[in-house]
Amino acid sequence: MGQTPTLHMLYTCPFCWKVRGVIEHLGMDVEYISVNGMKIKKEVSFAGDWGKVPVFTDENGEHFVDSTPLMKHIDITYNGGKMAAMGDAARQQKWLEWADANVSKATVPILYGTLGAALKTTTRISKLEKFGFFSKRLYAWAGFPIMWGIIARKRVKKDGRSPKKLWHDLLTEFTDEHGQEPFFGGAAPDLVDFAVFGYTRSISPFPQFSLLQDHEKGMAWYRRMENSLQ
Ligand SMILES: N[C@@H](CCC(=O)N[C@@H](CS)C(=O)NCC(=O)O)C(=O)O
Repeated sequence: MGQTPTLHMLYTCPFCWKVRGVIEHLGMDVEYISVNGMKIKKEVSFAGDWGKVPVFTDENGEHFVDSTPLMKHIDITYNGGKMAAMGDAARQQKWLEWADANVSKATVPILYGTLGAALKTTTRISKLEKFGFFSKRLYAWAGFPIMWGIIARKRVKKDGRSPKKLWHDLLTEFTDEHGQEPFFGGAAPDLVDFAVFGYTRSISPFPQFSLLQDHEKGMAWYRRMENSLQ
């Protein structure tokens, strides 16, 4: 049997939520370990020089990194590869890449796109994540909102759409691809569903999530995803 598998994560990391959704869907027994967001490299140095979360450690103590390959690994190892085998493999791969290229980039603008949003987000993060006493205050009040605000505003300007419109367009593009089915994967969710769900779910602890909630088709799918978790 070996040890209980672990997932080193940050509560607010969208990539971690992709993997976590698959784990919860399969009802796996995994221990979640929150790292200190100011010391990620150090806290996951046991896994080599990758230096990022999520890191999955299996029952044999072997480490796996990078959220999309990690979701695939979990599906193959603990689910007989059922999700990878759903539908057309080329379509699945294309949309996994679509999610990682587009939906991943929509999280920063909505969380940090205005100074007010950036401050709300960083204050909330400082409450959610594990920090040292000083780094918590530093994180919430020093450079971070400003730094992220600058990055986010640049992205918003380049895209030309408001962060809300960007999310609505992505959710429309994604749910249109479902056709008459409840999920991208068909009758049941597949890895693409969990990739998009992870990015979307990472916004859910923040007040800005309300901006997504009037996307009717997107939210109906999101609730179905929540209901597919164990
Ligand atoms: N491509 C990676 C990205 C992971 C990633 O960027 N994680 C962030 C947290 S959201 C991180 O650990 N950053 C630490 C760093 O880059 O130093 C994945 O999909 O897992």
